[in-house]
Amino acid sequence: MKFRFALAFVAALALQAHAHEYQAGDVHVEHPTARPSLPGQKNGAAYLTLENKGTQADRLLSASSTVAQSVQIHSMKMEGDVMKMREADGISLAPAAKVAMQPGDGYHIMLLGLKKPLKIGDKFPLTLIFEKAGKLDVSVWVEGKAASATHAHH
Ligand SMILES: [Cu+2]
Repeated sequence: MKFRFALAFVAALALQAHAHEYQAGDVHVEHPTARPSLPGQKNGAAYLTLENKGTQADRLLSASSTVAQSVQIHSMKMEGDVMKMREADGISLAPAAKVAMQPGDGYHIMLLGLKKPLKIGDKFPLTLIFEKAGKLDVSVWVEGKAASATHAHH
């Protein structure tokens, strides 16, 4: 138990050391990342944390990137015992709302038709469009383990 706690603590520190963040209007964007792609893998996914620090609701409307043919906002949900993924009509951000995207649950930014493989250490541009905060260009860092089979259901 102690050992596991120590590991989690070290992982949290490592994550902080590598964090990068952005601000557009009242919307704060933290640490956009993507997993490296496996050989032959056509699609990828990016994850980031959105936080509305203002007093008015905002909404992530869409995202785009030169790294993929098209980019969609997806949400994942368990339906019975099957994980289903579908295109989301944006992500609403109520005042003080925080949306932390992570592999295997909730929202992610789907990169459809990768133009080149994503390798650890790569950085690629992602443009986010918010209803009120407007346009925000962020850099997505490719890190971590290769995307697992949980995201192969396309
Ligand atoms: Cu997806």
